[in-house]
Amino acid sequence: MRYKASDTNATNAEIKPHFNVVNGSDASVSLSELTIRYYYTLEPNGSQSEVFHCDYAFVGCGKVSGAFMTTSGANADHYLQVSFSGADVLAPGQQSGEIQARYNKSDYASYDETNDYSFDPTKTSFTEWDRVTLYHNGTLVWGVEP
Ligand SMILES: [Ca+2]
Ligand SMILES: [Ca+2]
Repeated sequence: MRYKASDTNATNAEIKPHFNVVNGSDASVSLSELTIRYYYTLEPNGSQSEVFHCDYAFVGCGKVSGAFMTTSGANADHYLQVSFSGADVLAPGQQSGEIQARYNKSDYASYDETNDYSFDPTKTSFTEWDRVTLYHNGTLVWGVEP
């Protein structure tokens, strides 16, 4: 699981994690069986309703969905869950290509990303990152949960 912080400003109104899934197993995997979690804390200011955008995906943004879930853990009370539809299959060693996610509060109130588990503004190019987790049919296959 590779991650890139496309927006390194930790106190503005947008969070822009980019992802690239690499199939490190020795079996082919359907993209629709995979989900990604990006963990953060949601600040109490402004709207608590959030909006997901896919700015670009190699597989096509029409196959990429984002949902906001609650959780608990160090520096995490929510996560963005990215899931996929369609028939794309990742062969062993194959990458999904870039998935450019972005989200904001519905009223564009600011976030504080300095306390977000998955945020790392030093990763400005795609880098393996174990604080973004990946699941295959719901089973953790990459990363460390908060
Ligand atoms: Ca930001
Ligand atoms: Ca936060």
